[in-house]
Amino acid sequence: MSPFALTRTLPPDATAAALRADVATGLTRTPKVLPPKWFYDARGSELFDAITLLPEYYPTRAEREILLTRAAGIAEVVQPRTLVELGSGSSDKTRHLLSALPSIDHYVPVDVSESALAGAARTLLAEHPGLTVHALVADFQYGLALPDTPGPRLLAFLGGTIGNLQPEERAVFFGAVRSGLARGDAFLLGTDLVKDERTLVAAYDDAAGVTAEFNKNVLAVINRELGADFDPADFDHVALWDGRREWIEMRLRARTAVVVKIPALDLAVHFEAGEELRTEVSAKFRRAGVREELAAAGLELSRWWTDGQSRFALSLSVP
Ligand code: AVJ
Repeated sequence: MSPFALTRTLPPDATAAALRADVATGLTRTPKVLPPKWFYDARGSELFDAITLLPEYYPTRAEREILLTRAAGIAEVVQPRTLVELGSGSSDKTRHLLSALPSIDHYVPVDVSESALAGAARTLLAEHPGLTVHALVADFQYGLALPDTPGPRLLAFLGGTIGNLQPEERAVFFGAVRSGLARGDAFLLGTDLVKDERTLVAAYDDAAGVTAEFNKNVLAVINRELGADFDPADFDHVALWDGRREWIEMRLRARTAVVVKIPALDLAVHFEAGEELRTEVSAKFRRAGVREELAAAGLELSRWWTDGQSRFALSLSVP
């Protein structure tokens, strides 16, 4: 059997159709919104990688610190044969898990980007000759149809990307995770934590302006894919902390009144001067909230680890 297989549960044109639908609904409602998943074309992924290296953007380093120091602790709870990684991207953190958990001989990376999956699989296979990789091109927000690999399974969702989902979406997502797990399996979740507003806002509004460029990249995606004529210079990057809902919001604020044509949708979108388009929600968490949300889905919190500065947490829960 080949050590590499790739399954596409997402029809090739589903992504294009979803973008059209999200732009059509999100830019014709008040207030205007777009889901954050449209940041990540090749340029957006490159900009995100640059963000993870910024002095202000601590989550990636904090999570890596926890993974490096606690990976062995995971083995106290589960000795997985299969590692499933949702939103695996470049599979950067995967190598820490693979080296700390030698019981893993199957790796199932799940991502919407086929190019990211193929590239990551190639490097991991070279480093771990005994590994079987079954990559899945899928959008995990629409359910989890996992390949039939040997258990126990460790399902990992790292990076704090869970914060991109609204509370109701998280409940659905945790439910899908729970139904994909059997006794003996475990769920590893990365969550950014509530902290002082200055630290949070700086992480999403860095001095070098990389996050601003990342935010505006969604306009370039819409221009390219839907023939729109957004001028990124017409918009300012905004990052703000919503203390009630405990999440960061990124927005693009029109500097003047602008009209944007979107030929593929036969649409003209009007922005008033100062009008904002919300491009991302990034929720921050507390231990009690994570425990409750997991419990509501039938998952019991079994380990909770933070970095030395308590900025980020990794949790391990079991069905
Ligand atoms: C990849 C979703 C975890 O919310 O911190 C980084 C994306 N947005 N800077 C986050 C992001 C702005 C990131 N996640």
